[in-house]
Amino acid sequence: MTGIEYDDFLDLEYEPASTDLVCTFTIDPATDMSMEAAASRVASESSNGTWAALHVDEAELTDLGAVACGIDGSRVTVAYPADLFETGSMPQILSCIAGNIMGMKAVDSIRLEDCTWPASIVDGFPGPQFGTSVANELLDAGERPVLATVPKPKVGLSTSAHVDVGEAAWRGGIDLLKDDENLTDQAFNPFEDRLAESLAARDRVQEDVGERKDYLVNVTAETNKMLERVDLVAEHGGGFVMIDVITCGWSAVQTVRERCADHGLAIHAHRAMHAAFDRTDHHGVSMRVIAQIARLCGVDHIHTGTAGLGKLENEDTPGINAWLHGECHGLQPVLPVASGGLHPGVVDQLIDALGTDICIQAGGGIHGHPDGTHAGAKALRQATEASLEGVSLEADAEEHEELATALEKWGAETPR
Ligand code: RUB
Ligand code: MG
Repeated sequence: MTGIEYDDFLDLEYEPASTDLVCTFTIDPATDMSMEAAASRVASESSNGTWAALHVDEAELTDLGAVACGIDGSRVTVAYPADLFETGSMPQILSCIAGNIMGMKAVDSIRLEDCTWPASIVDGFPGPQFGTSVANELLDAGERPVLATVPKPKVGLSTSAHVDVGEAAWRGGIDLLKDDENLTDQAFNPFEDRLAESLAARDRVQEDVGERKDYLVNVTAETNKMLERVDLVAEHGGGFVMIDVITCGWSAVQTVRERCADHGLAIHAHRAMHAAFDRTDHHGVSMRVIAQIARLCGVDHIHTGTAGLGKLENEDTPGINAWLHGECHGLQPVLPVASGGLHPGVVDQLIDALGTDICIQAGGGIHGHPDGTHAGAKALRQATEASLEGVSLEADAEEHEELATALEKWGAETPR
């Protein structure tokens, strides 16, 4: 018999193996606990230990203990053996690394900051089908950012009013029309009518302007309902679906990813509710980790914030985007989406901060243009093209009245 004490989970000499899942946490230990003791409890509780010492027959035990192997101030590194995890199950991984430890009294607070994913875990997931290549495989964005808009008001527009907003935006130079997160299948704007009419409008616009356009229809619902909606998108000739990945859950995202692969549809991931657990810097799960999970599960786009230029709080957008673009055991890169309070007057700063391999999405910053949606879309496209050519927005506005009007209204201010 052996006793498993939580001290057994601390080894500051341990070098993580390349097969380990390595997680970094910010920890504030409970008042009566040392950092070492709290770090051990985190490794213990999230792998094969518990609050009490256990008495287990060694012959019956597979050694799956995680190791708290680094402490640097409040930063704690924990290495998890890959055999702890079920292949291809994101819920199971999160139940370990973001489970009981988030609520246990051994820590006053704990935040999962970052993960280094080994090949053995990544290989169990599909990753994105298209990723950043949507810009030119499914659209005609060339070297510029993909441009998207979400009709406002976000709910309440009838189907035909919604489609009119989309059509005006596409004709003004936007690539993607996106449903807002609160719009799914309500009586004022039913899903299938909106889907059919929006895609018919998309086809008309494409024909007229000679650029590919598409529609990010919000399929978010109970999983079986989502699958029906994904099938409908394919039947109607759409190229993308939008899913609110946190509210519907990772197992549903994994299921939808499989069905989207059957149809060759790309996935735009919205992230409503992320701020419920990533907004504070000392507790929860970081947006960086959420973005990593989304990439493994196979979304093609994900919202990662605006580098502080929009209306919502963000953590490190450039760092998250660099991870989404970087190498991860052969997974396709993900196209990061900047959204929430953007308007033409901040596009140059946004591209300076985040580069061009992004999607820029504006709602109020297009439809709130004094001359309406079509002019607002033109202003966003003008600002984007000027920024790529290295022309200042003010200089470009001398040639383009839509951009001039947007700059008069909003300047380069960051809204709230
Ligand atoms: C944008 C909007 C989106 C945000 C969410 O509207 O409604 O839901 O994208 O933000 P507007 P994030 O452009 O009028 O602010 O991208 O941070 O997830
Ligand atoms: Mg929204």
